[in-house]
Amino acid sequence: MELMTAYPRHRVRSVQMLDGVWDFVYLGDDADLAALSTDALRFGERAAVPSVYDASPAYAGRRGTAVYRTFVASTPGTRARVHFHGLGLWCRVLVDGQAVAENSLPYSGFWADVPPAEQPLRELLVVVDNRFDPERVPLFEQFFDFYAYGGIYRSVEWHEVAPVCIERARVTTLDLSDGTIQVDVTLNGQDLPQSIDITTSIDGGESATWRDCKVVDGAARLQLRVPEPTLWSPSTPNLHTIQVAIEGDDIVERFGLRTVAASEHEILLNGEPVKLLGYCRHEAHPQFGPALPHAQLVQDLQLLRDLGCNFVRGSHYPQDPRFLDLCDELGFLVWEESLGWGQKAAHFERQSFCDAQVEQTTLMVRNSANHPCVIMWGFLNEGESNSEASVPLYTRLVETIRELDPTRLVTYATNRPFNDLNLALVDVVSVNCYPGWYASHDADPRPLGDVVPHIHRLLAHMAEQGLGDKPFILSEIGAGAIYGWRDPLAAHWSEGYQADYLELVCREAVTNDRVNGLALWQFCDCRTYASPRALGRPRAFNNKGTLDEYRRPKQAYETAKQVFRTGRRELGSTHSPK
Ligand code: ADA
Repeated sequence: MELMTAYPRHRVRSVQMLDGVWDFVYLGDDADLAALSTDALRFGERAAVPSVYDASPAYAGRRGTAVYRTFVASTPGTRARVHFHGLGLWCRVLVDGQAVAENSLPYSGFWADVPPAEQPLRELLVVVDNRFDPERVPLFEQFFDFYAYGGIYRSVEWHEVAPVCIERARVTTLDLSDGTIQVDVTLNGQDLPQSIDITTSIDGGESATWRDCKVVDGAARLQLRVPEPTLWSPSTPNLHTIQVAIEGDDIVERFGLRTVAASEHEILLNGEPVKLLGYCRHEAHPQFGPALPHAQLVQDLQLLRDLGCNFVRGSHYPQDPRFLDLCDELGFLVWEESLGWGQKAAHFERQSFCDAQVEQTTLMVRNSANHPCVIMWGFLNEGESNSEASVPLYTRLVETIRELDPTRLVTYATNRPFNDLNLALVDVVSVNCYPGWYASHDADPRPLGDVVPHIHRLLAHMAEQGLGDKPFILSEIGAGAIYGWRDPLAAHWSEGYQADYLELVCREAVTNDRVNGLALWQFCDCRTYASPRALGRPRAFNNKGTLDEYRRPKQAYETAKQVFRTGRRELGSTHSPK
């Protein structure tokens, strides 16, 4: 049985995919969550799962509490685990009236453990709340420049599991040349054994049994060889699978054999320099918010491939695992980051905020570790990284990531490059900047002359600071354009200004050896808040997409495509997606 929409999958374990249509009730904008009773709710409506209620016509823009309900046929006396692939902003999960989990980490994949019961039909309720509350939901606040939706963003699965089951089997490439891998099998359950028998099968081939594997800190470690190893790269995105089984349970993980490293001035993939060319992308659509249909994920990657890109920065939160699966299959390189946007010193001084950051970052690394497409971890987009108060949290996050995963690069996007205090900590220096867009030349309708000199200033500054040997990524740069606005002056907000702007930026990124990566801001327009920045965000959208929110290309689409594609040919890179 392999019904799941994303890896890992299971063949032995019984898994029910709960996506579909559930009962639904909206409780209003002022429910008291502490006193909330779910006993006598009247579910008068239906809602799709996944979906967000505040993008739907009935509850557009509302901030409040909603309850989703479904019933699950379950084997009496068997424990279960509900796998949520991501929701927001906050939820409480109840099974048969008992609260089994709460979660306040928007976009994170997490599990709710369900004790066994005798009844064969179990009621699953998910209370979701999308009100801003920095105490309850420390990671998402209203000042962010993208919309905070309420609902079940991604798939939900019901797993029936043995008392001791497998949480994950994490695969690490040890030797590319002979396909040696390390597999860390993490177990889940009340009483974990001291040792365990494990059976493995790679690519559906012959099984091998490993007797009495020592369980240390809840995990057993194996070292084995992929019988017919093939390298993963953007141009040859070969994938392998491993089924790992213990008594009464199994997991099928998919992985790729590849290495990533940062050497002087370069990002190395499988030992060869690679230039990252692509976009920052929000998981967003006007009708679905972040609950994107699978078809949209595929279409977005078709467009990115057509544009000649090999790189996506998953801005600004842990990614949909279905999207990462597709990136694995198609050969895109991904920067994944935990949720953050412009947090200030006061945030870094709050313990609950820091702990939530670390918790979400930890979950992200654990959840995505087997995706070969993910080559870089990030966090705290545009945090106040020039404040002394930032240093302990930035240090803690870098250390946490390195301890969990020493095989990938660590970075974060700074918009304070000239006085940032944390850049020495990371493998890759990544800078967000908008020269020529947020410009201060009152009289110049087209301050394009600001763009390239600014990039050169950034590079010179990094060299002066002794950071010149680290790879350098332009992690955001761009200009806004309103779809359809063609202006004879080609001034700000016109498709023409954006096209000219992106042409300069793309050329610079392609031709300048010191620029190792470019993630243009942004792939498509996305909804944000009007009130605090009404003049800068016409339509209450961030309009810097090369495509609009319905993925209709603006003029810059052809421009960027032309430069990326020619550039890639000139670079002679084999690192283009398949
Ligand atoms: C920042 C931020 C983006 C977006 C962008 C903009 O760099 O990281 O999320 O808000 O600015 O459009 O100004």
